[in-house]
Amino acid sequence: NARRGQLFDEGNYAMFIHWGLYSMLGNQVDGKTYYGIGEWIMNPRMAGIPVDEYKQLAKRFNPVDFDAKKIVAIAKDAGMKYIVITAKHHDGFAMYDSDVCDFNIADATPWQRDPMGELADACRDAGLGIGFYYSHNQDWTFPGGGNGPKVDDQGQPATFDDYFVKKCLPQVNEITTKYGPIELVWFDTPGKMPKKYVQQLVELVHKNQPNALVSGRAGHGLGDYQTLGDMEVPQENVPGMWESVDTTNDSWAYAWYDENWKSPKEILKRLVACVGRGGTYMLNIGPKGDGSVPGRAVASLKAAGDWIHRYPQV
Ligand code: FUL
Repeated sequence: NARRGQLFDEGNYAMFIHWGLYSMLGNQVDGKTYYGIGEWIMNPRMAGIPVDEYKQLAKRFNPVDFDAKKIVAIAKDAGMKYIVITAKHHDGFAMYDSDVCDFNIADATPWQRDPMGELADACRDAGLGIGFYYSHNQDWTFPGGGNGPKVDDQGQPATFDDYFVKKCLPQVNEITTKYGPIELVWFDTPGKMPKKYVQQLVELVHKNQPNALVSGRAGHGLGDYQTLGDMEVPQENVPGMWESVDTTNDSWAYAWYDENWKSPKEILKRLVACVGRGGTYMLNIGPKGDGSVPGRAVASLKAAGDWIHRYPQV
């Protein structure tokens, strides 16, 4: 499919967004701060929050300051061409209205809205592309998911196949059919996921969204391009079609203490290092639990964007 690669040719600067239930904690649980990437907070490597307890957080998740149009304006001012946002991260919480599993933002929170839908509409209105991150292998709250519970609610053993059939595949079907044309599905951390599962997912995405790209981290080399390591900005040329993913500070998701913001100059250096070598640069922001975007990230993106917008023809 020829159109599929166009996104990277014409739109090689993108906004990545990590936003979910974990953003509400901002790396702090019961007054204790855990240092690391915020979206991993429930993992035993960090706070080790039990599944039932984590699920309860949804009742308090009320991101009243989320404004899709504002986020799209930030991306546009930054000179970015599309947005990829976490529709579901490793915690298994769907950030959209899912009929497949009620552990989702529309059904389990007082807010009851669908920010993926709102963002997809706002992107389209502004001429930006939209893509969804979906953690296909790891699901820490659904029985049978990668690194998740090994038994179901009745105490019966659950396998990866159970998770795949009951949640993963139908949810990937949802995110590729509910929101009109999308540019990309960003799978991540395939781990030891068997090839047959990855194959089914990639086929489904390409069937539902013939023009959409599948990220390099789908697994088994079945993605449409190469995704480099986290925050890896290459110092040498990289062959083929590729992307670098980076973040404005140190964590992907919002972390209250993380003020290690990249300056506009640093952002531009990293962007040019990628784009100049034929790659795509996707730079992340981590909105807070209330949905607002940290001001320092916005300021740096805007200043870098002012430089980019001086050369609109390039
Ligand atoms: C990683 C994930 O485990 C992180 O949480 C983050 O999403 C990053 C972009 O990819 O490998």
